[in-house]
Formats: sequence, C-alpha cells, structure tokens
Amino acid sequence: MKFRYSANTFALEAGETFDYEYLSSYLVTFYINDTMAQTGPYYLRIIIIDEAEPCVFKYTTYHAEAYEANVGGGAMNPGYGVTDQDNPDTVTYSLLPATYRNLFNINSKSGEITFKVNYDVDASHPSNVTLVVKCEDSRGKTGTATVSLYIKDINDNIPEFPTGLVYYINQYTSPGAIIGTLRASDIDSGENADVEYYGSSSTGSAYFRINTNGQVILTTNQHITWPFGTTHTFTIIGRDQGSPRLQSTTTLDIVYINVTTTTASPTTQATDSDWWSDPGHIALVVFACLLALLLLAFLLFLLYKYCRKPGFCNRLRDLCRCNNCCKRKPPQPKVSKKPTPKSEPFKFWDGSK
Ligand SMILES: [Ca+2]
Ligand SMILES: [Ca+2]
Ligand SMILES: [Ca+2]
Ligand SMILES: [Ca+2]
Repeated sequence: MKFRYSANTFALEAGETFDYEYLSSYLVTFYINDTMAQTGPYYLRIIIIDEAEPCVFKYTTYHAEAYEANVGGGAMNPGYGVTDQDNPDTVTYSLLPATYRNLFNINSKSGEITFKVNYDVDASHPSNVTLVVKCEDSRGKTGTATVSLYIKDINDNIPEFPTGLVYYINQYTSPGAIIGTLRASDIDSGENADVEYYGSSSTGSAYFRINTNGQVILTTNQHITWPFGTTHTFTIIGRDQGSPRLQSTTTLDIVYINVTTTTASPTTQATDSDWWSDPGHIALVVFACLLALLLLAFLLFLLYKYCRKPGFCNRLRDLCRCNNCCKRKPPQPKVSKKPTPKSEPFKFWDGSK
C-alpha cells in the first residue's frame, strides 16, 4: 500500500515516495463509517508537483583525441550519454574555467569540442589538456564531468637543413672514414620528425656514399688524382617518415684540400691509453700472467718431486764436494831463483899483484 490512514490521519506509507515522472496524480477513494451506517464514497485527488532534477553524465571522466588543426577543426565528441529524469527536458553544454579552456569551443547542443585557435602542438600548444564540461537543463540544474583531450601531431613541417653545408677531405683521409653527418631539423614529433637522407653527385658518387642516417662516407681513395681544391657537389634530400612523407633539398660541397703536415691524425695514432683501453689487449696481458704463474708452479712442483727422491741429500753433498774441488787453490809461495854468480875471469897473469 502506498498510503496509510489511521486516527484521522492520511499519510504516505513509510518507504514510499512520490515521483512525478512515474505518476503525476493519485485518486484516493474512502468511506466514513460509524456504528450505525457508512457514507461515501468520497474521493481525494492528489496531484504530484514536478520537481526539477539535474542532468547527469554517464561517467565522471571522458577521453577524446584529435589531430592538430586550424580554427573549428579537431572535432571531439566523447559521447557523454547524459540523462535527465525530467522528461522531456533539454540540456545545453558549456566549458567551465580551466587551464587552456580558452583554446577550445564547445557546441552547446551536441557537446562537441573544437579548436578555438589554430591549434599547433609543434610550436606552442599542449598535446594533453583537461577540460571540465557542464551540462545544464531547462530549469538550471547542472552536472559536470572531466574530459581529457589528447591532441595528436600531424606531419605539417618539412625537414630543414642548415645553410652552407661543406665537408673537407685531404690526402690522408682513409676509405670508410665518416667525413660528416647530415642533420636536418623537423619540429614535428615521432616518425613525422624522423628524417632519412639521400644524396647523389655526378662527379662524387663514385667516391662518396650518403647513408640514410646522414653519414657521409669516403668509399675509396684509389685513383684519386684530383688537384687540391677540387669540389664535389651533392644534391641532398632529407625526407621524414610521416604520412605523407615531406622532404626538402639542399646541396653539400665536399672539398679536397691539401694538408701539409705528414703527422698522422690523432685518430690513427695509437697511444698508451688507447692500447690499454682495448679490452683485447688487457685480456692478452692477463692470459700471459696466468701462463707465467702456471709455469712457475710447475717448476716448483718438479723441484719438490726431485728433493723427495731417495739419495737427494747424498747427491747434494756430492755436489757440494764438487764445488769444493772447484774452489780456487790458495796461491803457492813463489820460489825466487837466486841469480847465478858470474865466474870471475881466470887471469893467467896479473902484474898488479
Ligand atoms: Ca532536469
Ligand atoms: Ca522532475
Ligand atoms: Ca605537426
Ligand atoms: Ca615533418
């Protein structure tokens, strides 16, 4: 039962509610009784007054994406799914104050969000924006939801080269040497700014190669008989990976110059630090040390085995004795020979005596 009646009180039953949208009026029939008779029926019509209910977003947060575009572009409709118990009721949409709110418009009827400016994520505008959308019904009741926008990059910028590209080689430049690396700037992002390079020259293509990563390589220096100052001009193309791919063109001069000093370039000199910085060299030294240690251990092992053999001490004594034999004998006193006295000449006759 929706109602209850007792002690001259007519009331809504506990737990029951009136809902204009469900049923806007009730007709109650009742009778009056005493101990003798009953009168009636009497009728009570109850009119339910409509109360305004707010518009309600289906979700509290929505996500939408669009590519950067000019004013009026970037249409994003998250599909709000707004409901309103007032039936019928009308709903309009608007944007509440928020950071970057001034960059966007919203269609008051559909809720579609578009760009209020020439939206450019390359130069000045953010890719991620959060807006707050308000719905409002015909009687001023409102609801709100958050909308996260992601503005995607489009490939709308060509790669740009610096001006005056000149590289130099000389008579000592080795084949395979990287003589320069091309770099073009592209203010797009991702693959829209991923630039590959191509190049050709009617005179230089036989000697130089342009890699797609921008490296300029001398492929051979054989049969080069150019006079110093010879210049090979390449036509260089920088092409991004966007869709469609955008490109720009420039020229690169490669000049053959004379280097008067014959000193090898630092890149070809092997310094001590270079030698020790080579892991192969370090491994070689470690291996040699280990080999020497093993050899020393083996010799000590042989000596130990030899000493353990019976008779070693006797052989050692013999060896010592032998050493005594080999000692230098003490110097013998020299026997000095007396000079043999000369015999006096025999005088047959001496008149002085
Ligand atoms: Ca309403
Ligand atoms: Ca209502
Ligand atoms: Ca762009
Ligand atoms: Ca680009």
